[in-house]
Amino acid sequence: MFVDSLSPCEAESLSLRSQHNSRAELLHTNHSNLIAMGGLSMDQSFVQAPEHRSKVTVAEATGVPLIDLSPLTSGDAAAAVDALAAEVGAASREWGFFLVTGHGVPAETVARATAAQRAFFALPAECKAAVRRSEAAPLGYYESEHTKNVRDWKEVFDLVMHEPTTPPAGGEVVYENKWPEDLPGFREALEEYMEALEELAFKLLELLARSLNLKPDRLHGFFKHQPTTFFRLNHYPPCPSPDLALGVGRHKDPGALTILYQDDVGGLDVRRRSDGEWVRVRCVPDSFIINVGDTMQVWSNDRYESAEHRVSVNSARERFSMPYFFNPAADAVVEPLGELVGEDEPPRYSAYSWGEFFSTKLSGNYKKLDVENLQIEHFKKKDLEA
Ligand SMILES: O=C(O)CCC(=O)C(=O)O
Repeated sequence: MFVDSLSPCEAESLSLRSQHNSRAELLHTNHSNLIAMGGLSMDQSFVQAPEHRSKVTVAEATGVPLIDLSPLTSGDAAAAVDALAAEVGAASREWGFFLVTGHGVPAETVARATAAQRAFFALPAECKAAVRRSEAAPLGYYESEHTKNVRDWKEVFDLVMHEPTTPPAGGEVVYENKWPEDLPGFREALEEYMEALEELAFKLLELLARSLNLKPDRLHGFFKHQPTTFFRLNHYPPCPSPDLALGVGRHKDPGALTILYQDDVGGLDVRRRSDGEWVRVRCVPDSFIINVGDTMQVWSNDRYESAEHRVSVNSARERFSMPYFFNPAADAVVEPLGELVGEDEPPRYSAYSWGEFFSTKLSGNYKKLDVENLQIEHFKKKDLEA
């Protein structure tokens, strides 16, 4: 399938590049290059279909709003918080994405986490393999994730803040963090970061609830008991074929919201709602990028839309990012909120179990599946589809 999607020139260029890679492996002349590439070596499994590849230049997403959250911490009047909620609501409607500054996460906490991230991915391959995740134990290191059935040019490390006592959808899966040996301070740095991000996530949840004219804590109950929130470290090594591969293929996030920290390299592209073009989210120092996920889209009965996004890679610089996926509890039932539906506004989705939905989505990350991955569109009420 992927060979068919390459033009003869692209196939030849890819074949030359992979011959070059394997010769380099054999001769050990390019050893440091391979380490810099996280052990990844370009082959057909990474090749995107032509219509999904990144262009050489992607325009900047100038319209994605930058929102200063400091009124939340500076004890400003309720009116200032309402104004903030309105900004968050407009961004969630128009883009599904926004950037925040004045978020209250200490710069030192972020610096410790990013240093831990770089130290981890710089470890020899065998140390990373010692904490490799599997379908039965899905937390830890992984370098072979697939998005929409194509392999991503990246390596990741996944962990959770609250280790669940039972897996999201029952069964034998073990959700336990794996901590690398001989990496002093790694665990502490990431635990400190996750704690700060949880606090920020609840502040954002409250702003989103206010923006929908709901009680500020209306959504909090969905995160009680066994939250399935997880945190990921991403490393995108320089890629010899950025014209063919993506760091993460196009996708939407299934949870409530995602809080992403990225370095200054850039590569996160969002599909602009107004014209369907891919545009690049800018790098703003000390900011986080927020996007609303599918769950928020369903709760809001399509007032907010979870935007498709992807990661472009480049051949010159490695890139690091850290997404925090704020997800409901395993036992949460997701459906349009009662306050947001009525006779004139019928619910657009049937209710579904978050735990089952999430587990099914996770299994698609491990291998190429023969079937389409589960999407919220599968729960969209047929008579309301356009
Ligand atoms: O690295 C990024 O900029 C985004 C990562 C992402 O979308 C993901 O890990 O799902």
